[in-house]
Amino acid sequence: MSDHRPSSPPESLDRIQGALLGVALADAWGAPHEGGPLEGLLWRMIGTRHGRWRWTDDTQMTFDVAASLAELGRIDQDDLALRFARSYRWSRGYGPGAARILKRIRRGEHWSSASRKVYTQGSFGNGAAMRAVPIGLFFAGQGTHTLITAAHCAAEITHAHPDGKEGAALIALVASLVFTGCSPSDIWAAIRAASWSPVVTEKLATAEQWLGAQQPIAPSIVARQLGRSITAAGSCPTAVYIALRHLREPFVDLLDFTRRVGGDVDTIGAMAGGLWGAARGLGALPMEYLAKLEDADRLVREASRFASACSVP
Ligand code: AR6
Ligand code: MG
Repeated sequence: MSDHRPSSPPESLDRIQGALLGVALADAWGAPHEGGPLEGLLWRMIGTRHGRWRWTDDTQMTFDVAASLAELGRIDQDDLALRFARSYRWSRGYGPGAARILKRIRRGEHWSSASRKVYTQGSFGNGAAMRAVPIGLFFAGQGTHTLITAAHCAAEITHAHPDGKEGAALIALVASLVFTGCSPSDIWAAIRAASWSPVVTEKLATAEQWLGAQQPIAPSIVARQLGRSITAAGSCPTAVYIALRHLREPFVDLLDFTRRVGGDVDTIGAMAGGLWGAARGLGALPMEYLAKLEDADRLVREASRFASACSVP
């Protein structure tokens, strides 16, 4: 499928690299700020690799999704499940449910049964949303229905719960909209046109109202009203708000705001950072931070490979 499509022109390449590196940078930057004292202590011990900021499961899974799409040109659930399972390392800070599912898949169990054994209804964590940015880039311009179906399929492997899938669809949709340069009013019109759960609908309406009125809402209010947890419903609207609020601001302001919101800082940051990067591109990311990111050169190369499989919307 991807064989017959033109590869990305330079500007799209920059945005695709920006999106994927935006995920990685915000993830690695945010990891030491996440969790309680125990997590903080652990991250002080293992939080750097060869002197560089270590990224976590958010980045690993995002690049797994991108590699699978680049190779196969579509969402292939079996391929994704095997990639996720092969890449799994406890030291990347995977969610407890996701870790158990991936270890089961690695032992040979099919993803469809493994994911339901851990939580009967599937996980409602934000672990499928945090890897959904490449889905938005790949399916941009192919219509909301196709994009949301793809996001749901990719989520289902580890996050079969409707909330887990919904978070992935929201992040993928917004990624496609900012990547294609939609105006804020077009972004909100497209978000409103899709169907979301009552809780997420209400949070998105709050975010739209705050942004429309250009109200400088304090991080503590964002945390209280939109959420800052590891659940999809309690973090994805927050990430969308943070990204859209900072689209014209420097990336470091987005990072600082995310830290002040608190909670699941690396994953909310990864989602917001990926959306920001899809709009602004690799060239707008802070070079001095990229220089400190683990494996940055390899990640840029992998993002280029992914970009050459994406169509130009
Ligand atoms: N029933 C009860 N609790 C649940 C359910 C459910 N159906 N689903 C989720 N939880 P998990 P993730 C709770 O483990 O979404 C990492 O740092 C349960 O407490 O699927 O992949 C990532 O980077 C479960 O442990 O993880 C993210 O920041 C938790 O939600 C974050 O963790 C998370 O679900 C979540 O990653
Ligand atoms: Mg995380």
